Amino acid sequence: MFRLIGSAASPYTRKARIVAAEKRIEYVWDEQNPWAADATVAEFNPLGKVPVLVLDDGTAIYDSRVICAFLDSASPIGKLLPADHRERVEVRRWESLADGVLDAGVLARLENARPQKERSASWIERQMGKVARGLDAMEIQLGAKAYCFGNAFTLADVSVGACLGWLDFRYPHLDWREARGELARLAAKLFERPSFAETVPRE
Ligand SMILES: N[C@@H](CCC(=O)N[C@@H](CS)C(=O)NCC(=O)O)C(=O)O
Repeated sequence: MFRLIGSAASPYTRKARIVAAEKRIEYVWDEQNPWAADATVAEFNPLGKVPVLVLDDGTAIYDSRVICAFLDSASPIGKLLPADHRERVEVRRWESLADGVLDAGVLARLENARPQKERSASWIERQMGKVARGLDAMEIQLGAKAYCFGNAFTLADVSVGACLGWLDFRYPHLDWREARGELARLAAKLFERPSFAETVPRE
């Protein structure tokens, strides 16, 4: 059986957990806080980041994009990446956009956690600008569609849902739903899926 090293607060870990749930792939859940002194994740990923998926032969794979693609190809159930090359690239681009919004949100949060006198307001503003522009792009690209890509649930929706769920968790006052009605509609639908409901972010 696979072993997933991850944290319940991590949106990247959540992507892997949602994909595993959608694909009915079981794994041993090794919950670790990558920032904790006793974390062992760096033994599996030199970058010291979660998630890491340890395969049955001991091979460790990371990051979330590699893990999600691997899990999707590991089982024919509930395909999340289209077979067609162009379509697959489009879904992966959505994933990059959602992950990029997360990356910026994480950087701003880490900066905010620094002592006041070491904090850079312009750096936080730069990162939060990426968050706002990324969300605006998602809103426009989603439009009135049922899902991010095509008419079916794909890895694009996994990524966007994990991103929006994390913003609710870490930036509860951001009010990203205001003026982004299409994304709000999608999020409400995604958050009802068992794979999302069972992995709501927590400390
Ligand atoms: N691009 C990576 C990002 C992973 C990541 O940044 N994980 C965070 C937790 S949300 C982490 O482990 N941070 C610990 C560190 O940066 O040392 C992915 O998609 O898996």
